[in-house]
Amino acid sequence: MTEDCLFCKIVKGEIPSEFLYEDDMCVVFRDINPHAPVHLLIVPRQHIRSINDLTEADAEIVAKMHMVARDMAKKEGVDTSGYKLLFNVEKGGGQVIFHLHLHLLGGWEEK
Ligand code: DGP
Repeated sequence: MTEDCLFCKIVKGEIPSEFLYEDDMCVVFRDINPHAPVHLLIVPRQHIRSINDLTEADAEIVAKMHMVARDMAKKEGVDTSGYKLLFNVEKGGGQVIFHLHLHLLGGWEEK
């Protein structure tokens, strides 16, 4: 836990947010600045700065985040139309919140 980490505060309920899903490893909430009709963030409870900081001990968390993303895509009705899963990594990769999170983007009109 990093005291000034926004996502740590959200995960701990110190900043009220609507969780679409939560378990002992991660929570899911909508991105405040959506880049797609459906834009969710899958966020581990544990503070990990970025993909660069993962260790072997985090493998279960990362696997779980992807399974939750798959389930949330189905729940949001974008599983068959398709969606993107994305990690921004560090400043050059577009990361602005330095607490690991997986973006789920989808819901565009099918062409
Ligand atoms: P990234 O660039 O990968 O670090 O994405 C951070 C995302 O977090 C960005 O798309 C906006 C979102 N975000 C930032 N602050 C908040 C917040 O307070 N609440 C919610 N729901 N999302 C936030």
